[in-house]
Amino acid sequence: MIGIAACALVLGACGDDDGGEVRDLDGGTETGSASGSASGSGSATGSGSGSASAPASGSATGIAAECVPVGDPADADATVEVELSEWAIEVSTDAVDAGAILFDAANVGAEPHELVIVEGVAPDDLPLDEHGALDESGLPAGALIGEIEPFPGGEECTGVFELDPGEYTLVCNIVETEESGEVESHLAEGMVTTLTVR
Ligand SMILES: [Cu+2]
Repeated sequence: MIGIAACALVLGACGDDDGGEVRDLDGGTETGSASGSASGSGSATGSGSGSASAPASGSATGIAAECVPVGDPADADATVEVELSEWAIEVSTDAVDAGAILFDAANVGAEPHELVIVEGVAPDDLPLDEHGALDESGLPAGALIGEIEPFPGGEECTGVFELDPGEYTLVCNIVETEESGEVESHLAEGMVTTLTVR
C-alpha cells in the first residue's frame, strides 16, 4: 500500500514496482491488473495502467503475494539475520553452529526477493541457466536444502532449516522479464552470499 502511494508521486521510478505488485495480487490475470490500477489514485490511472499491463502479461512467473513462513521460529537453535535488496544478500554472521537455523529475512528493497539455501556448492560452481540464474535441476542430489519463497519489498519473512555442518550458498533465484523484453536474473545481478555451518 505504501508503494502504491509513493508511485502516484513518482510514476517513472516506480514503474517496475507497480507491475510487480499487480502481478503479486492477481497472479497475472490481466483483467485483475486493469481493475487494480484503475482503482488507484486518479493521477496514476493513465500512465499507470499502460505500464502495468505489459509486465503483467509478460512475466507472471508465480511470484508470491506475501510471506509464507517456513517452519516455526520457536524451534530454532540459532538465528541468522538476512537482508535482501537490489542487488545483494547480506547475512549477520559468516558462521553458525549446526542445528535448526532461523533465517530472519528482511526485504529492504523495492522488488520481491526470495532466499534459496544450497549446500556444498560454492557460488562460482553453481550450475546456471542461459540467463545466469541458478539451474536447480543441475545441482547435486540433496544440495537444495529449501527456500523462503518470494516476498515483497519492505516486508519480512522467516524460514527454519535443519543445517548440518558444511558450506552453504544463499541465492535469490528470481528471474524477471522486463518491459523491454530483457531477462533479469537476481543471482546474476549479485544476489548471492555464503554461510558456514560448523
Ligand atoms: Cu531477488
